[in-house]
Amino acid sequence: MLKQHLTSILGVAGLVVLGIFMATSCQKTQSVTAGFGTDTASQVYVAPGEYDEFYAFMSGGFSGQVTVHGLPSGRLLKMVPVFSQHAENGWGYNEETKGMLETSYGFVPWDDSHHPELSMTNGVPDGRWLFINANNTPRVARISLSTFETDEILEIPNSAGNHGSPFITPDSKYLVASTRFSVPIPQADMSIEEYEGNFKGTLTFVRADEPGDMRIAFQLIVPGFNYDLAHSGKGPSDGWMFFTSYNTEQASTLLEINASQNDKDFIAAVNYRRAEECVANGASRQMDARYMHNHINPATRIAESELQTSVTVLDAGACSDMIYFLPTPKSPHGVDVDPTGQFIVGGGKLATVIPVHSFDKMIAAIEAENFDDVVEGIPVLNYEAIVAGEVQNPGLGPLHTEFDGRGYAYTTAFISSEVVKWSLETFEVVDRIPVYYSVGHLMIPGGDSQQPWGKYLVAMNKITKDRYLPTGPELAHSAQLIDISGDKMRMVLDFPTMGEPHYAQGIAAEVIMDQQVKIFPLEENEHPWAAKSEAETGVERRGNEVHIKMTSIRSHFAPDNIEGIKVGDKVYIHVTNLEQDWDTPHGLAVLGQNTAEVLMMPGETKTLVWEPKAPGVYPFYCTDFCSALHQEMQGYIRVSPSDAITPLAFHTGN
Ligand code: K7E
Ligand code: CUA
Repeated sequence: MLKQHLTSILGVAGLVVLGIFMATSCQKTQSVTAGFGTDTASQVYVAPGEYDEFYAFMSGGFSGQVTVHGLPSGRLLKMVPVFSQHAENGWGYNEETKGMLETSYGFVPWDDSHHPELSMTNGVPDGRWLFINANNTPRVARISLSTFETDEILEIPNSAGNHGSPFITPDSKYLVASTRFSVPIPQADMSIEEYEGNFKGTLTFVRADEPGDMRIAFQLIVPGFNYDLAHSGKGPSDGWMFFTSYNTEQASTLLEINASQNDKDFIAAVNYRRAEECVANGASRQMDARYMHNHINPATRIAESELQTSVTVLDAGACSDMIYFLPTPKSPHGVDVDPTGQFIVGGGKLATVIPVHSFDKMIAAIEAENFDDVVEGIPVLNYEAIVAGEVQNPGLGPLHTEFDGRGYAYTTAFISSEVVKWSLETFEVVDRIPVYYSVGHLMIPGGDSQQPWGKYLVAMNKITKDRYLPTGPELAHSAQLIDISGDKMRMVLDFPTMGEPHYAQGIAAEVIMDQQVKIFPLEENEHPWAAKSEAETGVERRGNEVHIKMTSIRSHFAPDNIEGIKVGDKVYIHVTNLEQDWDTPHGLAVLGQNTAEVLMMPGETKTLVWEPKAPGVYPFYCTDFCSALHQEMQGYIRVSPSDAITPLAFHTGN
C-alpha cells in the first residue's frame, strides 16, 4: 500500500520531494522527544496487573491477520489469525480450520487485510463482532469478540480487490464490499484496451447480523471506476452508504498520471433502502457466480464450507433514485461521516482542501434535480450545491478522518506527515501535530460511530525510519498515540505494530471484557472424533487411515504409547483437551510432521494429520507449558514397515 500511495499520490517527481521532506522530518525527532516529561509517561503507564482502558483492533495488513493491543499502553495482547495460516495455533493447517481458507480459487493461505470494523447497535460499537476485509482474494471475515477467533468468512464474487470493505450500517444489518479494480463482469477474455464501458465495478451489500449466516443481499453494478473506501450514514443519513471512487478516467495503464486527470472524482451515495425496494420489486437479476461461504460449526468447532452458485445483482440504471455521484476533489481516498450524520468528508489525496459535503444539501440537490451530468444513468450532483465547506490548508495528501464527538474532526495528511484537527462548525484548522512518518489511517475509539470515546487518537504510520532500534532492512510499522482530550493534541506514545496496519478500531474494554468465553463445555463438544474421557480414547484403522482418539489433561496424553502404525499410513490424531479451566490449552506436535502443531482450548478437539515416512519410534509432546510437569507430557508412536504385521496397540500407564 505504501508503494501504491507513494506512486499514486506523488508520482516520481513527488518521491524526490518526499525524500527531502522526510529528511527534514527526521531531524525533528530530537526536539519532540525532549518535550516528554513524567506526566506523559504516567498517562500511558499501565501498572503491572492493571488493565488498559481500551482494546484496539489493528489490521495486520499484508500479514492477513488482526492484532489486539491495549490502550493507552500499546501492549500487544493477541494476534487473531484470519486470512493467513498461523502456525502458532495451527489455524489453516489443522483439519478443523483448513476449510476457513477455502475459496472458489481453492485453498488460499494468505491475504492482505486493511479495515477492521466493529459491529454496532444504534450506531454505537456493541462489542459483539469485529469484521475485516481481505483485499486480494475478495472476502470478509467475522471475528467473535467473545472468543477472539475468526468464525466466518464469506467470499465476494464479481469483485477484484475488496478494498472498500467491510464498513457496516449503524444496526449491523449490512456490511459493504466495494471492488477496487473494475473488471469484466462476468469475467471474460477481453482486451485490456476495451476497458472503457466494458469493465464494471460492484458495490456489494452483505447481510451481517446473523452469525454463521453472512450472505450477499445484493450487488450493485456500477461504472468501471476504482472504488476505494466507504462509510455508512447515520442519524439523518441513516439508510445511505457512501463510497469513494477514483480513476473516473477509466485508465488501465500508468494510473499515477492517467487516473489523476480529472479535478474531481466521485463519492457514490447509495440509498440502500431504495435498493432493497428495487430488489423486492424484481428490478434485480440472478447471476451465476461461484464463491465460498465458510463458518465454524459451533457444536463441532469444525469449518464447514459451502460453494454458492448465484448472486443477486442490480444494475445501477435499473433502479432510479438509488445512487448519486457527489463530485469530490481529487482522487479521494477515505470517506468519513461525522457523528451527527450531517457531514460527509472526502479525503481527496491530491486535493488542496478537504471537501465536506452536507447531507441536507445533498438531499435538497436531489429533490431539485440539481444535476451537472449523468454518468451511465447515475446523476452527478452539482458540487457547489452540496458542499458545506472546504477545510483550507489541511496538510498535504489528506487521507482519512475521524471524530471526537465534541465537534472536531481529525484528518491525516500523508505527504506532510501530520494530523490536523479542524472544527465541524467553522471548517477551520484549529491544531496540527507532526507524526512520524507518512500517516495513513487514524483511529479514535468509536471515532467513526455516533458516540466516539474521544480521548485518544492512534496515528498509523507507513514509514518508521528512526523511531525504534533498527532491525535490518525491514522496520516495524509505527503507531503513535495522541491525547486528544484537551484543546491541543499531545503525542504520548510510540508502539510498533505487526504487518502493516491500515485501519484500526477501538472500543472501551468494559464493553467486551466480561463476555469472554473461558472454556468450551466438554458436554457440548459434538466433534465426531471427540473423546470426552480417557475411557473413550482409542485407535481405529480404516485401510491406510488410522484415527487416534486422544485426550490431554495436566500432565499426560491418553494414549501415550501407540504401536501398529505403518509407513504409508495417514494418521489422524484427534486430541480432545479435557481441561475445563480457563487458560489451560495443551498443544501437540509429532517428530517430522509436515504441518503445524495443534493447540486445543479447554473442551475442544483438534486434529493433526501425520504421514510417517520411515520406520522408527516417534515422540510426541505437549507444546504449551501447562503445568509443573509439562515437560513430562509426552508419548511415543511406533512406526513399522508398510508390510509389517505389528498389531494395533495403545495404552497409557502400564
Ligand atoms: Cu491503506 Cu484504508 Cu487500504 Cu488508507 S487504506 S492508508
Ligand atoms: Cu500440556 Cu504442556
